[in-house]
Amino acid sequence: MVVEDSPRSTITDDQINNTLTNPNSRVPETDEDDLEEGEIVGDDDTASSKASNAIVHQPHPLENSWTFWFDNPSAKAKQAAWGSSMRPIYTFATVEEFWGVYNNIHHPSKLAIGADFHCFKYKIEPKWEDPVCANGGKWTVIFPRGKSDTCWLYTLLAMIGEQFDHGDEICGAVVNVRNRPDKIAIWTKNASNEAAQMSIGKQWKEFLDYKETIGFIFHEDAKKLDKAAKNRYVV
Ligand code: MGP
Repeated sequence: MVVEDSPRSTITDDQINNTLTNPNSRVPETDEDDLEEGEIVGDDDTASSKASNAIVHQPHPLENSWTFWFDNPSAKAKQAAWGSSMRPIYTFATVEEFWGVYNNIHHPSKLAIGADFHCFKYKIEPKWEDPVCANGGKWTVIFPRGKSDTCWLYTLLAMIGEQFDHGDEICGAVVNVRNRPDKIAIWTKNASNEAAQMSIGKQWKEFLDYKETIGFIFHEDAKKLDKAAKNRYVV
């Protein structure tokens, strides 16, 4: 479903048809023909009452549209090339669509070990190969297995609510569910822009109330090295 009067609703019908339908994103209907049989139209049919009803139902557009992606561990195990089993599962453009999907999916603690769950800006693929990510990098926080749910939600809310001073630098976030600690990473666009990366890292820790030191890795380092790439920035 596309919210017709929202300039930010760039999601396609195909994407939405694949996924959940969120009843909250309905455009308000005021036509009396749509009333249920026996439904009473109140006397208070003034312009101001109609306006206040419209406000109640009006979806709240987000600054950006975002897509959830999922890579399931059993498909991953059989894949020929990294990322070939990763799928976009839902694109949302309003606050209501976000909660509609978030409240109907498993959170990280309920996902199978090996799963990767991403939330990236619409049209940015969560891969080093995506042209917007290619020169980027990532900040990573770690959690004991099963303890990342709250921080995953806070990360999503901070991103989609545009809480970061350098929000334009952000591509998206991913949670990796692993046997060892779970990881949440925020991917950014221009790894060499140190000031922007430092600002994002500091603000993210504040939003999560995360006390440990975190590191920023350049994707170009991760691509080149077999072993773990070194942190270029820490905060
Ligand atoms: P990782 O993202 O460091 O995952 O990538 P993790 O959780 O540390 O390890 P995992 O084995 O438990 O998943 C691990 C490996 O996946 C990398 O060394 C790459 O071989 C491959 N890989 C990861 N990413 C994010 C990409 C990518 O964007 N593109 C490609 N081509 N390979 C990737």
